[in-house]
Amino acid sequence: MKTVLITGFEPFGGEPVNPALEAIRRLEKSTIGGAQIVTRALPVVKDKAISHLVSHIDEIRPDLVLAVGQAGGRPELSVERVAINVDDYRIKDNEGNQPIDEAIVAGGPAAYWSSLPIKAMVEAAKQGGIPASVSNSAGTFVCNHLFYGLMHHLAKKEAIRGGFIHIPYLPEQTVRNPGQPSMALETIVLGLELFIKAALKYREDLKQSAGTIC
Ligand code: PCA
Repeated sequence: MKTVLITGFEPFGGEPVNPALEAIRRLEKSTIGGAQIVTRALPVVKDKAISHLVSHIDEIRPDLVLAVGQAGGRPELSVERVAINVDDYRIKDNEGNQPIDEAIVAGGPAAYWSSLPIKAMVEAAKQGGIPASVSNSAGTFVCNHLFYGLMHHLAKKEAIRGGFIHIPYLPEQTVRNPGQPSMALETIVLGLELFIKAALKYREDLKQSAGTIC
């Protein structure tokens, strides 16, 4: 049986919840697409997020790793295409770090691609009635940091595929963030299940445009 490690970040930026953590809690110990799901929470802290994830990968030895984070302001689930080698934090992380224009891995490549079938995943969510899109930027905060660290680690382990998913606020978070889009937890969880099934099913991605013009 295959194993999927799915991680979610702890709350940050003054929010009492992180939808990523709430969503992965609903998936713990389930079986999706014939694979065993294992979940882990990660700290929103530079370097620690990566080192915790790497030790979870070494312990669990998954076939697939999906890291999930909150993207407040985005209206749909987004499957990230690329991680870039820079930390440029607009706010402090949960331990007060605020690097500006620092490399995540000194001397590392400028970027790593997700090794997930990102378009097949987006298509599967949309077919299931869940709004989803490919995103070309995971930002420059701890989510991009973790995504880069994950792909840097997996670059030496070709058998394990991985990538990053951003999800919107939960409806209750818009009380503190008025006017921002949100998505019900049940919808997010269903979308993640469809993503996992598609990621297990497709080794080659679909050849269809999900590009943007500026
Ligand atoms: N979102 C932040 C970090 C943790 C999270 O859930 C981000 O997008 O960088």
